[in-house]
Parts: sequence; structure tokens; C-alpha cells
Amino acid sequence: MMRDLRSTLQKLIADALAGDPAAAGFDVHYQPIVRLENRVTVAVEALARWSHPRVGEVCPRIFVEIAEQLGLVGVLDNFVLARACAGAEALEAAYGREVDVHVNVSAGRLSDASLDAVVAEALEWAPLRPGRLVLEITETAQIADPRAALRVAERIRARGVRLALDDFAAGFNWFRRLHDLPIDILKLDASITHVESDPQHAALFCKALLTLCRELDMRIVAEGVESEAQALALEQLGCDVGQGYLLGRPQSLAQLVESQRRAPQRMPAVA
Ligand code: G
Ligand code: MN
Repeated sequence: MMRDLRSTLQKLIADALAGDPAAAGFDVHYQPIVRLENRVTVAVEALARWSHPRVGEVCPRIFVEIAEQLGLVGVLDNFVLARACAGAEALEAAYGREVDVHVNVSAGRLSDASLDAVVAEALEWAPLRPGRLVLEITETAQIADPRAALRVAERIRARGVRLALDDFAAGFNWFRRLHDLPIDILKLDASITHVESDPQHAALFCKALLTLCRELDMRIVAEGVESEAQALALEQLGCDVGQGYLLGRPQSLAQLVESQRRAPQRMPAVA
């Protein structure tokens, strides 16, 4: 990226996250997480989006990376967490039932003891039961102090909140993390879920991970599901839940409410 564009963005992000992120154009979009067999939405992932009044849409990968470098990614994570918890009632009304709400948390923050208090505060007045909240630990930073991270993770889980490992198999140290942390859900990175195009290698790999998850009593979500052939191949391997453009793009709460109103989902027998 051009250096002056980058420094302009740094300044804009620093200003936006020092004040009210919503006023500076930050918003939360939701992408469905769907049972492959019947296409019922079982959860949504809350994703930060930024449309600056002058600059326009900024790619999330870029603003997350800059926020991370500025040491401000926690402010962004907290904004999304609070919005997503507060918006749970509208989500429930849109889907006609409760869905799980996934929120991203940078791995670097797990060793920060204040994370548990932030989660407790977001849930305190929110219309979301702790059992419906899933924190996705993203691979964007190293865990500074693994033992402290374990303590924080255990405290958060004692509230009934679940933990997911995001982009599994793409980042660094993923196996170590799986071993060290009490993980409930694995989100398989899109780089290994294209099992339909590479049945020999990718499918074997995916199958082995599914076996591991079953043994460890973890759920799995396949990311980056983009075609029917891929969804079918994943389902045949025993992966029952997916996320990706085929199953639904991220959309604002207003868009989501509107699209559910126009195409109401049948009540699932078992969600
Ligand atoms: O790191 P994580 O998996 O949480 O990132 C989610 C990001 O991936 C979102 O910004 C979302 O827009 C994008 N995304 C979601 N589904 C797909 C998909 O099917 N294909 C691609 N290329 N990107 C996706
Ligand atoms: Mn995620």
C-alpha cells in the first residue's frame, strides 16, 4: 500500500477508535453459519465493517491489521462484541428463534485478564444468553502468555460462553493452541475446505481433522463454502456446518431483517 495512504488510514483509524466507532462509520455485519443438510442458520458471525464518510469502504483485512499495529484492535473487538450482544433480540426476531452469535477476539488479547470483565459487561444487560455467545480466537497475533491465556479462557467458559479457534490450519501454532486451550468449536480455514477440487489430499486432511474433533468432542464449521459441489463434498465427509458465500454473505442487521422477512425460514425440527 502507498505509504501516505497507509498513514492517512492510521490516523483515521486512531481517531475513529478513540471516539465513538459508530459515529466514524464502523458497523457490524452478520454472516450466517448454516447446517449443510437443511440450510438452516444455526449461528451468525459478527464482522466489523467500515465505511468512512470521505474515504468510503475500507477492506476489513486492512483496518484490522492497522488497528492491530496501533494496539487498538481490542477497542474494535469490544465495539463489535457490544453491538452484537445488544443486537441479539433483533436477530432472534429476524430468524424467529435464537441463534448463536460468534464474535472475533484477537488471540493476543486472551492473556489480558480484563477480557473476562469486558465479556461480562457486554452480556450483563444484553438480550443474549451466555450459552449463545461464541468467541472466535483469531490467528492475527501470538499469545503472549499461554498460561495467563488459559486462565482467562477458563474464566470465560465458566460463564457458559464457548470458544472457537478461527481460520484453523492457516495461522501459526494452531496445533499447539488446540492442545493448550479449552476449545469448543474449530473453524476450518477456507484453504483446506476445498475438498471437492482436491479429493485426494484435502479430503483426507479434512477427514482426519473431523475424526480429531469427534474424539475431542468439538464441533466443526467449514469456512469459505462457495459452491454446491463443495458443500456436498464436505457434508459427505461428515462436516455438518458451514459458512461462506454460497450459504450467505455478510449483511447489515437491517439487510438481514429484510431478507428474512422476504424469505422466511421454516422452523427447524432440530436446529
Ligand atoms: O477470519 P474470518 O474467517 O473470521 O474472516 C471472515 C471474512 O471472510 C469476512 O470478512 C468475510 O467477508 C469473508 N468471507 C466469508 N465467506 C467467504 C467466502 O465464501 N469466500 C471468501 N473469499 N471470503 C469469505
Ligand atoms: Mn472469524
